[in-house]
Amino acid sequence: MSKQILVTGGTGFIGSHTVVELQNNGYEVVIVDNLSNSKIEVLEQIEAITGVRPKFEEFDLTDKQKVNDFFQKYTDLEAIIHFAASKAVGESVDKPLMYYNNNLNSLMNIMACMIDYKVPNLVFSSSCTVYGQPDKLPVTEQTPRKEAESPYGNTKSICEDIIRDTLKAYPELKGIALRYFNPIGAHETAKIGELPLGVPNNLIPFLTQTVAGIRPELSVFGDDYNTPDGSAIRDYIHVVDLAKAHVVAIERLLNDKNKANCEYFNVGTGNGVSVLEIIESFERATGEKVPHKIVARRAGDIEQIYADTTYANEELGWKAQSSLDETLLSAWKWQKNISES
Ligand code: GDU
Repeated sequence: MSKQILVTGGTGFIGSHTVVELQNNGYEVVIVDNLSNSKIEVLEQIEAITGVRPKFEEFDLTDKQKVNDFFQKYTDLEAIIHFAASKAVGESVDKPLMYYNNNLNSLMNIMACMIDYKVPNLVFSSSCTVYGQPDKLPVTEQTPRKEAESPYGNTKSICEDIIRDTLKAYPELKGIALRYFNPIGAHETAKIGELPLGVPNNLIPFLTQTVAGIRPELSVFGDDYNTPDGSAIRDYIHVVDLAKAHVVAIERLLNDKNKANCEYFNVGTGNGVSVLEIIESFERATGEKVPHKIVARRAGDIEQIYADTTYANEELGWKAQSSLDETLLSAWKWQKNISES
């Protein structure tokens, strides 16, 4: 019998790509999502790609009763991948209580049910935001965490602490926190991808919307950083590579290959890429011009971060495969697809 996995936030950007990879690897998926930042049509797209429509329950994970009812109904769960969370950095500064309520309570409700209903395995969506601006690059999993720059970032650190403390108190449970760097790109079929609501905050959706003519110009936030070309550096990872890391993490938990009951992995490519290099790579990969101008730095941005992925490569046997050009081409194919429909 195939193993059943709960994927919260499974209709979102990273969630939907992970559901595809899980189903392609023979897992049975149940998605819980409140559709606050995604569309139900994603289920049809997942079915079009994999031939299987995942089970779906629409509710808000901050509702403790509904979470309990869910665990009472689904008794064959073997693991949970918890993506569901609010994730806009700027919005979190304006609405901190909403962020703490959504991101902390949903995790605590799920973990209480892991204990009560004996579902032992958790993979958690963490972020490189927990490292802040590190003193030394690249960052390893041992790089000290820093005080968060935003309430959003703080929820990721606090969630990691909630998981660490709960797993310590309940050693029959196991968890892996995957610290994502910057996920970009889309599925090769261009059937699923990132669907930003309103004006995108993130670089790639803003860039692709600019090239599609939806925005007049991309603003490059700062060219006076202490980097080779002056623009800020990040570690951009293809969302499908990131999705595959979740399948590997699930297999590690289910097959008892974990070394401790709470583990952390950096999930990036290991390459630091500047904003201007992104533009260059996009233009090379797609043959399109990116209209852009240099403007002032964006408040709250760090100068540079990229991963040391040695631990993930060696321990998980996982490595990001896609080149940056391929990844940006997939983002452009997705943008063209949604612009046309
Ligand atoms: N950038 C621009 N122009 C834009 C948008 C972004 O130049 O229009 C630059 C940013 O200044 C930054 C880089 O592009 O240097 C990437 O910016 P993103 O907004 O795409 O990503 P961030 O690295 O700022 O954000 C990521 C995640 C967030 C959160 C954050 C933590 O997307 O969810 O985890 O890291 O710092």
